[in-house]
Amino acid sequence: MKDRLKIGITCYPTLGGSGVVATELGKLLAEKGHEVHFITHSMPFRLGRFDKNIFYHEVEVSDYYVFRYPPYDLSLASKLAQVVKMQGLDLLHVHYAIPHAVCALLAKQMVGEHLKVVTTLHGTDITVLAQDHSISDLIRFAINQSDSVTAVSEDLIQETRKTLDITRPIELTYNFVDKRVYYPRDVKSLKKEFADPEDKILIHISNFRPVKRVMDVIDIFARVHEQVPSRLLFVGEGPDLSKVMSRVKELGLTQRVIFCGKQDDVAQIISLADVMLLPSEKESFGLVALEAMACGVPTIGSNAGGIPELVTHGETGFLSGIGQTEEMANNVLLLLQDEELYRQFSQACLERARTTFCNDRIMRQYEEIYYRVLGRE
Ligand code: GMT
Repeated sequence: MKDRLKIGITCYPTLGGSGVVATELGKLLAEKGHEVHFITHSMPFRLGRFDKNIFYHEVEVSDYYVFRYPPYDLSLASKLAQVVKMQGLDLLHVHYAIPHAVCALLAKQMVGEHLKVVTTLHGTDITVLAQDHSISDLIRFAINQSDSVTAVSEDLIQETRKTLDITRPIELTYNFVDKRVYYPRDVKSLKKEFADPEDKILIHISNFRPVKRVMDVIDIFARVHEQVPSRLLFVGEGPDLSKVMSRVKELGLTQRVIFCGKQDDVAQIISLADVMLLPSEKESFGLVALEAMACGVPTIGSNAGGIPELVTHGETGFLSGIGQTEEMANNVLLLLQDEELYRQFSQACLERARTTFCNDRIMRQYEEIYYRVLGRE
């Protein structure tokens, strides 16, 4: 290893793939010998066991009575500056431009130019927030002023350039999963608790936001179940959950659909499934499709955003236009009704997850970026 680095990481710690990726990256860097400081409003949910190289600093928001809204961003910026000074951090790696990169840049102004800021874009700050003109200048500022900017798909890079008129370099760093955690698990006995032996299992994991098009998941499942006995596992919670539950009832599928709520051991649940459904309207990457791929489970879904960079159509899954649920259902049936084709897809999934999205490779890519911005190549 070159120099041991002292790295601060800020992310949304309690939800979504961006928090998972940021936390897993921190854990890998710590394992490699770097000192990693998480600076977030609560403990990252996948942080897990004690490690001598991992530190957690909680951001506390001041609720001083004259504030109409508690100023989380200012509390974060001042905590970042404080931790950088006290711990002698070399750089901050922040996930999302808003508010994290803006806060990191403010901290940099407070502590000095030697502090470097690496910003990773995950999607919604570009695909949703940047559409709002009242905030787009701030996002552009955060991107242009960061010492290095990365994005999780080529599609997101293009979208960022187009939406915000950005010309600076943005590096492609795909998301990854830890191959020691995500692999096909032996779940035969667990499967008996969920389904009959002849049942095929379809799974959908998300935060049930409208962009995930969860009603499409039900539509696909209903069509598949007409032809092949199957079950649908829903993992996660969010705004569209009650709508989905009503629809399941309306279609008389209550006995066939299992709502698992939020779950931690995702690799175990995915291993129960035959296919992952991801019919999203927007998806800069689609981490759940990679989690499924690493467990040998093909994804059927939409070709939105960065999904086609992850799921190779016709090899590790099938992709259709957004909302084309009939085609998606036919593609699920194609895989479920042809054992040899399914075996080929599943094998291709394992191969692709272990090579293109290998954790060691992506971690090294981030490490190179860190050394480069610090001038220690
Ligand atoms: O998809 C979400 O609503 C959550 C969001 C997040 O903050 O985790 O996901 C974004 O980042 C993930 C990790 O890079 C990507 O896998 C998701 O595709 C991306 N979501 C969207 O672009 C909608």
